[in-house]
Amino acid sequence: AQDCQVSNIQVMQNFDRSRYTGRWYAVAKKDPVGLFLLDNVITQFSVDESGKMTATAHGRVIILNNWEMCANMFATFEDTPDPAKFKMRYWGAASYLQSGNDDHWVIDTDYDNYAIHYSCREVDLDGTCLDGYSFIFSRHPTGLRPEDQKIVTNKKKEICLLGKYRRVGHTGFCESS
Ligand code: AZE
Repeated sequence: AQDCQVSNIQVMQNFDRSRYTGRWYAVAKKDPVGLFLLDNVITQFSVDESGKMTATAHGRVIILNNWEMCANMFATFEDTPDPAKFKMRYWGAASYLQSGNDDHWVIDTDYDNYAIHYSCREVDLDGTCLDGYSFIFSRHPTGLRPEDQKIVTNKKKEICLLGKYRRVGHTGFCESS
């Protein structure tokens, strides 16, 4: 039962940020409008002494006049009343990279294998998402385990993004940074 209303999207119950820490490999993504991370996306979540969640991420981007590079990104997360919904303030190591303030929702995760992230940047007048992005993350650089693929497919359906994802390749392009 999905009506594609952003306000009705179910997120992870009792999200535990400490179990979410560590490295995640993006295996698939749904792009927003405009510039975005292309591939080789790896992110690292941490929880600091005060319990606040932070993250770093890198990925290949092409900016300006076809300049290919690795975007090294940083993020801090503001808590909301829902433990799985955050406001993410993010910026790049270099000023010409992107910065902004996006919603950051954890839709589902088993902490040890897969995670489904969702961010709607712009809600349409009818309550559906007009512009947003989503990442499927895996703890394994090789991708999702077959048993997790079914869960992920079902969740993609629930968030009305089934068929909207592209595979995220890992070639080691950003490995040195
Ligand atoms: C995310 C994981 C948590 C940390 C961050 C993430 C998002 C990063 C971007 C970066 C865009 C960069 C561009 C540069 C030219 C969700 C992957 C920071 C959206 C487009």
